[in-house]
Amino acid sequence: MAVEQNEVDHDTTASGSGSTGSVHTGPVPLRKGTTFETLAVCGFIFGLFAIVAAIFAVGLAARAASDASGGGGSGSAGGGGGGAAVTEVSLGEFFIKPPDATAAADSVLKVKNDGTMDHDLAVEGGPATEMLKPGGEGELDLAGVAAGTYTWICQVPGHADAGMKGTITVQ
Ligand SMILES: [Cu+2]
Repeated sequence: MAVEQNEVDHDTTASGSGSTGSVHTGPVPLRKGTTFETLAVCGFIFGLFAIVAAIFAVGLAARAASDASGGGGSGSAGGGGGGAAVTEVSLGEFFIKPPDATAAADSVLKVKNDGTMDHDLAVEGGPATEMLKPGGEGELDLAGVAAGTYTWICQVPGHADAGMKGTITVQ
């Protein structure tokens, strides 16, 4: 009697809890688990893609910037610029303005030091102004300079590397 009752009770409770457990508690956590895992994996992959895309975008931007500056330099060197010829140049910390200028052959450029320290302007292998005090003016005489594109710099040590460097195209 007692054994039979125990068996019956055990069977009913076991089958009852087993069925409810397998139907309700079993699949639901599994589905939730897979859903969360899938979302997490998808999110992780999307995150990786976003990071990779961002890195590519930065790289492309950097390349575009370097290409633009490089192309501009080679373009002015090969084609001879094309901008209006300048007659005045401004110097300062630490710039030549305009940095890449075009000037008429045999012209004389007025060079002004708009900075707060001494500067000069020298065509590489060519003429140069005298050393100009702050607020001072000088002349860059291009007489005899053959047509072409030359580097020009401020000859004060360190100034060219600081930004006082460009190109002058004589045409
Ligand atoms: Cu200088």
